[in-house]
Amino acid sequence: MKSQEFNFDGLIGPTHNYAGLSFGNVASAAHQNLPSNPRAAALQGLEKMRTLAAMGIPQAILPPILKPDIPFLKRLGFEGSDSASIIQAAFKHSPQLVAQAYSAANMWTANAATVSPAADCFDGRLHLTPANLASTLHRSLEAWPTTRVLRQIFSDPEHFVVHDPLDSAVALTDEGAANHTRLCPSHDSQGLELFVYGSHPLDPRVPRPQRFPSRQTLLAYEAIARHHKLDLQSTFFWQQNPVAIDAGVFHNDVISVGNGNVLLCHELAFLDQPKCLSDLKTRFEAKYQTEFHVIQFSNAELSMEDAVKSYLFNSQLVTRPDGGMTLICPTECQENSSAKRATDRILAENNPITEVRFLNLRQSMNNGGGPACLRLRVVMTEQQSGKMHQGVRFNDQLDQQLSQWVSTHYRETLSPEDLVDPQLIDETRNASLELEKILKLNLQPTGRPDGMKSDCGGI
Ligand code: SUG
Repeated sequence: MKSQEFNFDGLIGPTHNYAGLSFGNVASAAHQNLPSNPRAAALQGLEKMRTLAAMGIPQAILPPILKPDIPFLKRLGFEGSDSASIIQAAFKHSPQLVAQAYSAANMWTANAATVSPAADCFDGRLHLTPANLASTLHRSLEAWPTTRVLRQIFSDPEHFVVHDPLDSAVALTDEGAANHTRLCPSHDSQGLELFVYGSHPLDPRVPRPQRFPSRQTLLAYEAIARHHKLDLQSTFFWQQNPVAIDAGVFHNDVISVGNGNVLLCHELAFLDQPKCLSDLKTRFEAKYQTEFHVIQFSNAELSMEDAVKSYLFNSQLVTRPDGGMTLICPTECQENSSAKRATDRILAENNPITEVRFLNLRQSMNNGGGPACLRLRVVMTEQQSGKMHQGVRFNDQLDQQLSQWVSTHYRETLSPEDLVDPQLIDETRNASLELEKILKLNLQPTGRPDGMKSDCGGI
């Protein structure tokens, strides 16, 4: 059965702001407390979806989580007669805490879940494990609301399994697909799944970054591979180079991107990189009898600093319907001379990438989120894509509805002090209520995960 890869892009939420919440993410720190432009941000995101859809690439969306997260502030002991007074009480204590509750970070759906298509899983179902995002407070609040939305979209237990997120513990921190790549000659075949971790807290011999935290553990990915019923012969666990994490590579998708039979990476992306790459190439070519292309850039060609500034490796690498590949880069790659030279080299060399496009995603980039951060790749058979919730499929009609919705409900600018404005609470709630109707999804929070349906079978 013909399988296709869908990109589920995060619809950027009305509270998009710059609060400097992610230690180790240099763009987030650099823009802390600057005013943001939520409306422009959401329209830039929609423009990306429109561009990919026009290329004939299946596109869908994941909605923003309703903010502010009042139950979170209540769990921290803030009291009040209504949401506005709870926000006031928390803001008085710490504006940073209010920013945590207002974060729109679930826009970066590469962190929503790890996804294994049915062709890779022994039970022939598509498996998704929502990320616990336990490394950062604001992002950890996404895990259960995301689980709830994914369970509405992928609700048919015959085809889909949406697992519970892993336990929220230091040894199990998980950031979803941002550190996971699937390589295969065609989406119908069983793929090679590559999991990249930053640390192994239970084993002190494993090297760690010194300056910034690692956000993904080996233990977490091993557990996910078991839950997804993967063939361990086709699964790789590589360690991120701690040097990269310390240079601001907080997710592996900031330093490498793979698609089909191509892996694009910096020479300092992985520990023991030459051996890892040669094993992967050998395994790929033996399994599929197809050439595997590693496109690697040296530190002399593109310094780690320029890689992080330009987000070249956070480009989206997609296969077009004609079989060729396009690299969708942020415009920062056009502006950075080393990154621009790197894209010229990619086009000049003999490999499947025959087109490079540049998109303006500046609002998201300012918080460390490029093209690849904004999408979750979900490979589905034709039958499965017919079984998923259809309200989130991106088409001209949804595009028009969402563009109109953004223009109606989003502020042009948002500054740190605006987060204490009681009107913002009503504005975001009204936006969410209308979005529910557009997408035909339930987006209201349940607070604690306790009341949730447990796994749809599977484990
Ligand atoms: O988790 N930024 C996000 C960016 C996520 C990018 N995703 C991938 N690389 N896949 C993060 O660090 C910043 C929020 C703030 O500072 O307001 C933030 O959460």
